[in-house]
Amino acid sequence: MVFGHSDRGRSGVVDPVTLKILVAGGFGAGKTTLVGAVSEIKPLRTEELLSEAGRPVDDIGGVEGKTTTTVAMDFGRITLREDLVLYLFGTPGQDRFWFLWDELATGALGAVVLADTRRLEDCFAAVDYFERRGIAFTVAVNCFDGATRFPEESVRDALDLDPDVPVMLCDARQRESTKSVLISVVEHAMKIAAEQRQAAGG
Ligand SMILES: Nc1nc2c(ncn2[C@@H]2O[C@H](COP(=O)(O)OP(=O)(O)OP(=O)(O)O)[C@@H](O)[C@H]2O)c(=O)[nH]1
Ligand SMILES: [Mg+2]
Repeated sequence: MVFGHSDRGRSGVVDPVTLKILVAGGFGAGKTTLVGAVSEIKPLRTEELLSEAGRPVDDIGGVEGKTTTTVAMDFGRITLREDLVLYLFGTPGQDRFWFLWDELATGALGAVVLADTRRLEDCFAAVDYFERRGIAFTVAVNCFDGATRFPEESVRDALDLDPDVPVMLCDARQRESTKSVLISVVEHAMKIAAEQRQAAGG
Protein backbone atom coordinates (compact mmCIF):
# COMPACT_ATOMS: atom_id res chain seq x y z
CA MET A 1 0.00 0.00 0.00
CA VAL A 2 1.37 3.39 -0.95
CA PHE A 3 0.76 6.47 1.14
CA GLY A 4 1.84 9.31 -1.07
CA HIS A 5 1.07 12.22 -3.33
CA SER A 6 -1.34 12.27 -6.20
CA ASP A 7 0.11 12.25 -9.61
CA ARG A 8 -1.21 11.97 -13.10
CA GLY A 9 -0.42 8.47 -14.27
CA ARG A 10 0.30 7.56 -17.89
CA SER A 11 -3.38 6.97 -18.51
CA GLY A 12 -4.13 10.60 -17.52
CA VAL A 13 -6.10 9.41 -14.51
CA VAL A 14 -5.23 11.11 -11.22
CA ASP A 15 -3.73 8.72 -8.69
CA PRO A 16 -5.29 9.74 -5.40
CA VAL A 17 -3.41 10.80 -2.30
CA THR A 18 -3.82 7.99 0.19
CA LEU A 19 -3.74 8.78 3.88
CA LYS A 20 -3.69 6.46 6.83
CA ILE A 21 -5.99 7.36 9.70
CA LEU A 22 -6.28 5.50 13.00
CA VAL A 23 -9.56 5.04 14.83
CA ALA A 24 -8.80 4.67 18.52
CA GLY A 25 -10.58 4.94 21.85
CA GLY A 26 -11.58 2.82 24.79
CA PHE A 27 -13.08 -0.64 24.86
CA GLY A 28 -16.53 -0.64 23.26
CA ALA A 29 -16.46 3.04 22.25
CA GLY A 30 -17.68 2.13 18.76
CA LYS A 31 -14.49 1.91 16.68
CA THR A 32 -15.50 -1.17 14.71
CA THR A 33 -18.96 0.34 14.21
CA LEU A 34 -17.45 3.57 12.86
CA VAL A 35 -15.15 1.85 10.36
CA GLY A 36 -18.03 -0.36 9.23
CA ALA A 37 -20.43 2.59 8.82
CA VAL A 38 -18.16 4.61 6.60
CA SER A 39 -16.10 2.09 4.64
CA GLU A 40 -16.85 1.67 0.95
CA ILE A 41 -15.22 -1.75 0.93
CA LYS A 42 -16.35 -4.59 3.13
CA PRO A 43 -14.32 -3.83 6.24
CA LEU A 44 -11.79 -6.35 7.39
CA ARG A 45 -12.52 -7.19 10.99
CA THR A 46 -10.68 -9.26 13.52
CA GLU A 47 -13.34 -9.83 16.10
CA GLU A 48 -13.47 -12.57 18.69
CA LEU A 49 -16.34 -13.52 20.95
CA LEU A 50 -16.22 -12.03 24.41
CA SER A 51 -15.91 -15.09 26.57
CA GLU A 52 -16.94 -16.18 30.03
CA ALA A 53 -13.21 -16.35 30.84
CA GLY A 54 -12.76 -12.69 29.87
CA ARG A 55 -15.68 -11.48 32.00
CA PRO A 56 -13.57 -10.28 34.96
CA VAL A 57 -11.39 -8.09 32.70
CA ASP A 58 -13.80 -7.12 29.88
CA ASP A 59 -15.95 -4.33 31.30
CA ILE A 60 -19.06 -4.16 29.11
CA GLY A 61 -20.98 -1.73 31.33
CA GLY A 62 -23.09 0.42 28.99
CA VAL A 63 -22.64 -1.86 26.00
CA GLU A 64 -24.33 -4.95 27.40
CA GLY A 65 -25.38 -6.03 23.90
CA LYS A 66 -21.75 -6.36 22.95
CA THR A 67 -20.73 -9.92 22.17
CA THR A 68 -17.45 -9.46 20.31
CA THR A 69 -14.24 -7.46 20.63
CA THR A 70 -11.49 -6.47 18.21
CA VAL A 71 -8.30 -8.44 18.76
CA ALA A 72 -6.03 -7.02 16.06
CA MET A 73 -7.59 -4.26 13.94
CA ASP A 74 -10.38 -3.10 11.69
CA PHE A 75 -9.56 -2.00 8.20
CA GLY A 76 -11.66 0.07 5.83
CA ARG A 77 -11.38 2.61 3.05
CA ILE A 78 -13.23 5.78 2.11
CA THR A 79 -12.83 8.09 -0.87
CA LEU A 80 -13.36 11.61 0.46
CA ARG A 81 -12.69 13.19 -2.92
CA GLU A 82 -11.68 11.79 -6.28
CA ASP A 83 -8.08 12.58 -5.36
CA LEU A 84 -8.18 11.78 -1.64
CA VAL A 85 -8.58 8.30 -0.21
CA LEU A 86 -8.41 7.41 3.47
CA TYR A 87 -7.37 4.04 4.77
CA LEU A 88 -8.87 3.50 8.19
CA PHE A 89 -7.26 1.36 10.83
CA GLY A 90 -9.40 0.69 13.89
CA THR A 91 -7.38 -0.26 16.94
CA PRO A 92 -8.30 -2.91 19.49
CA GLY A 93 -9.84 -1.28 22.57
CA GLN A 94 -8.54 -3.45 25.32
CA ASP A 95 -5.33 -2.79 27.21
CA ARG A 96 -3.97 -6.24 26.59
CA PHE A 97 -3.49 -5.36 22.89
CA TRP A 98 -1.33 -2.27 23.44
CA PHE A 99 1.65 -4.06 21.92
CA LEU A 100 -0.02 -3.69 18.48
CA TRP A 101 -0.30 0.08 18.59
CA ASP A 102 3.15 1.14 17.43
CA GLU A 103 2.81 -1.06 14.39
CA LEU A 104 -0.64 0.35 13.60
CA ALA A 105 0.47 3.96 14.16
CA THR A 106 3.41 3.80 11.76
CA GLY A 107 2.81 6.22 8.90
CA ALA A 108 -0.49 7.51 10.27
CA LEU A 109 -1.38 11.06 9.27
CA GLY A 110 -3.93 11.48 12.00
CA ALA A 111 -6.36 9.78 14.31
CA VAL A 112 -9.89 9.78 15.65
CA VAL A 113 -10.22 9.23 19.38
CA LEU A 114 -13.73 7.92 19.99
CA ALA A 115 -15.03 8.75 23.44
CA ASP A 116 -17.99 7.42 25.35
CA THR A 117 -19.04 9.98 27.99
CA ARG A 118 -20.22 7.18 30.31
CA ARG A 119 -16.58 6.16 30.65
CA LEU A 120 -14.51 9.00 29.39
CA GLU A 121 -11.43 7.84 31.25
CA ASP A 122 -11.16 4.90 28.83
CA CYS A 123 -9.88 7.18 26.11
CA PHE A 124 -7.19 8.92 28.20
CA ALA A 125 -4.58 6.43 27.07
CA ALA A 126 -5.29 7.03 23.39
CA VAL A 127 -5.19 10.83 23.83
CA ASP A 128 -1.91 10.49 25.67
CA TYR A 129 -0.46 8.19 23.02
CA PHE A 130 -1.17 10.60 20.13
CA GLU A 131 -0.04 13.68 22.08
CA ARG A 132 3.28 12.03 22.86
CA ARG A 133 3.88 11.01 19.27
CA GLY A 134 2.72 14.30 17.78
CA ILE A 135 -0.03 12.60 15.75
CA ALA A 136 -2.90 15.01 15.03
CA PHE A 137 -6.23 13.80 16.38
CA THR A 138 -9.87 14.79 16.69
CA VAL A 139 -11.90 13.65 19.69
CA ALA A 140 -15.29 12.35 18.57
CA VAL A 141 -17.85 11.77 21.30
CA ASN A 142 -19.95 8.81 20.24
CA CYS A 143 -23.45 9.68 21.43
CA PHE A 144 -24.88 6.41 22.67
CA ASP A 145 -28.65 6.23 23.21
CA GLY A 146 -29.48 7.08 26.81
CA ALA A 147 -26.08 8.55 27.63
CA THR A 148 -26.08 12.08 29.03
CA ARG A 149 -25.08 14.66 26.41
CA PHE A 150 -22.25 16.95 27.40
CA PRO A 151 -21.21 20.02 25.44
CA GLU A 152 -17.93 19.78 23.52
CA GLU A 153 -16.29 22.23 25.91
CA SER A 154 -16.86 20.09 29.00
CA VAL A 155 -15.39 17.08 27.18
CA ARG A 156 -12.39 19.21 26.25
CA ASP A 157 -11.94 20.24 29.88
CA ALA A 158 -12.39 16.73 31.23
CA LEU A 159 -9.76 15.39 28.82
CA ASP A 160 -7.50 18.41 29.37
CA LEU A 161 -7.08 18.90 25.62
CA ASP A 162 -5.11 21.65 23.93
CA PRO A 163 -7.41 24.40 22.66
CA ASP A 164 -6.73 23.56 19.02
CA VAL A 165 -7.75 19.89 19.25
CA PRO A 166 -11.15 19.53 17.54
CA VAL A 167 -13.92 17.97 19.65
CA MET A 168 -17.10 16.79 17.91
CA LEU A 169 -20.25 14.90 18.76
CA CYS A 170 -20.99 11.99 16.44
CA ASP A 171 -22.99 8.86 15.90
CA ALA A 172 -20.58 6.11 14.90
CA ARG A 173 -23.41 4.24 13.15
CA GLN A 174 -24.11 7.09 10.73
CA ARG A 175 -22.04 7.45 7.58
CA GLU A 176 -22.40 11.23 7.20
CA SER A 177 -21.66 11.89 10.86
CA THR A 178 -18.57 9.71 10.72
CA LYS A 179 -17.44 11.30 7.47
CA SER A 180 -17.50 14.77 9.10
CA VAL A 181 -15.24 13.45 11.84
CA LEU A 182 -12.77 12.11 9.27
CA ILE A 183 -12.78 15.40 7.38
CA SER A 184 -12.01 17.18 10.65
CA VAL A 185 -9.02 14.89 11.27
CA VAL A 186 -7.61 15.48 7.80
CA GLU A 187 -8.08 19.27 8.02
CA HIS A 188 -6.56 19.41 11.49
CA ALA A 189 -3.56 17.30 10.45
CA MET A 190 -3.01 19.44 7.34
CA LYS A 191 -3.16 22.62 9.43
CA ILE A 192 -0.58 21.30 11.88
CA ALA A 193 1.68 20.15 9.05
CA ALA A 194 1.48 23.61 7.44
CA GLU A 195 2.29 25.30 10.76
CA GLN A 196 5.27 23.02 11.23
CA ARG A 197 6.51 23.77 7.72
CA GLN A 198 6.18 27.48 8.38
CA ALA A 199 8.00 27.20 11.71
CA ALA A 200 10.80 25.34 9.92
CA GLY A 201 11.06 28.29 7.56
CA GLY A 202 9.87 26.59 4.41
N1 LIG B 1 -26.56 3.24 20.52
C1 LIG B 1 -25.37 3.19 19.94
N2 LIG B 1 -24.73 2.00 19.97
C2 LIG B 1 -23.52 1.94 19.40
C3 LIG B 1 -22.92 3.06 18.79
N3 LIG B 1 -21.69 2.71 18.36
C4 LIG B 1 -21.54 1.41 18.69
N4 LIG B 1 -22.66 0.94 19.29
C5 LIG B 1 -22.84 -0.39 19.82
O1 LIG B 1 -21.90 -0.51 20.87
C6 LIG B 1 -21.26 -1.76 20.85
C7 LIG B 1 -19.75 -1.59 20.75
O2 LIG B 1 -19.36 -1.22 19.47
P1 LIG B 1 -17.98 -1.67 18.75
O3 LIG B 1 -18.00 -0.95 17.45
O4 LIG B 1 -17.79 -3.15 18.75
O5 LIG B 1 -16.92 -1.04 19.74
P2 LIG B 1 -15.33 -1.13 19.61
O6 LIG B 1 -14.84 0.21 20.06
O7 LIG B 1 -14.89 -1.58 18.28
O8 LIG B 1 -15.00 -2.23 20.71
P3 LIG B 1 -13.61 -3.02 20.97
O9 LIG B 1 -13.04 -3.40 19.67
O10 LIG B 1 -14.03 -4.22 21.78
O11 LIG B 1 -12.78 -2.08 21.77
C8 LIG B 1 -21.87 -2.52 19.69
O12 LIG B 1 -22.87 -3.37 20.25
C9 LIG B 1 -22.52 -1.45 18.83
O13 LIG B 1 -23.68 -1.89 18.16
C10 LIG B 1 -23.65 4.29 18.76
O14 LIG B 1 -23.22 5.30 18.22
N5 LIG B 1 -24.86 4.29 19.36
MG1 LIG C 1 -13.68 -3.09 17.79
